[in-house]
Amino acid sequence: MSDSTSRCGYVAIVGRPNVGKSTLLNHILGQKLAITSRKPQTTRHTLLGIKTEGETQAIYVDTPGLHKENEKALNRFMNKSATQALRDVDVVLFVVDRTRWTDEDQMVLEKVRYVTCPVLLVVNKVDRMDDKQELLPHLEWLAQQLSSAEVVPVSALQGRNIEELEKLVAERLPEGEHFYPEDQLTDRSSRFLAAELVREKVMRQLGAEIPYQVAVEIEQFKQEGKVLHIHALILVEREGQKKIIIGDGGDRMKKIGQEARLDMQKLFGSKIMLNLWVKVRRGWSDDERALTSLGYYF
Ligand code: GDP
Ligand code: K
Ligand code: MG
Repeated sequence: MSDSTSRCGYVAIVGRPNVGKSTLLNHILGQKLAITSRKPQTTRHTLLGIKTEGETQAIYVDTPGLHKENEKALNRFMNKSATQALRDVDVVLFVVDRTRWTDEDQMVLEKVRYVTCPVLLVVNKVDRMDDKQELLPHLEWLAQQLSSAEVVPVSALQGRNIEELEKLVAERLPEGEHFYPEDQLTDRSSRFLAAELVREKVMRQLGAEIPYQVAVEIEQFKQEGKVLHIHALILVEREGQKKIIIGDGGDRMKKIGQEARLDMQKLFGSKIMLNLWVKVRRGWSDDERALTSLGYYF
């Protein structure tokens, strides 16, 4: 450690869906905490990932991607949580994908432009660079828009330049006592993380439409001796979706269960007994009360 001053602060990770925000957080933590997939809107909730190293505690805030809003309450909820995360933080990581700039990136830029804390422009997916000259066409222009922003090219997937990024973050954190004990990894409960892991497998298993209409509720979470017993309910909007999730002769459900169980085993360091059910609950994603009961706190 070069610095013996205690530092602590919040670091918002923002960007449009699919630029790799959650992958970046997992890499920084060295733990799969946040769920990721190729599909936009995988991340629905803000999630804290706490990294304490020596005198420095960085509290990362993973956010749902800011995206074009549709009518649904769930979408309004996601944009609101992403916007709120920009308030009262000490550093902002504005994550972009070096291969693509879209209207939704522009939307994020319009918000990030006005933050008063330091911004790091994280250009992700540099492993996909075919021609080094072509590092995101908008990059130079973008850096000018954010006058104080430093540009940091990384690969969240391969872990390239992440230590450098963490160093730049640490230098920008305010001096102060740590807010969390040094072994605490997140603000979320194990139940929440378990539900998210099941939802990730559903997101990854299914085609384009259905994943956005799926929620997961943990009905039981109980340690008995060396075994953690988890009962999870997968909620869908329609009968047809239930059939698809279950799959031929229960094939898909079995796969979802096996993959979720392996991730849970790693995360909780315990043997897992996982039981899954699918149930139709119509309209949950556009019903603020249903959303609240599922842990989406407006
Ligand atoms: P988020 O929506 O911004 O949280 O994005 P995710 O972390 O869920 O990642 C979206 C997709 O991009 C996933 O399929 C990731 O595996 C992929 N991805 C993330 N980071 C990188 C990277 O550095 N390189 C490449 N090639 N893919 C990445
Ligand atoms: K995603
Ligand atoms: Mg995410």
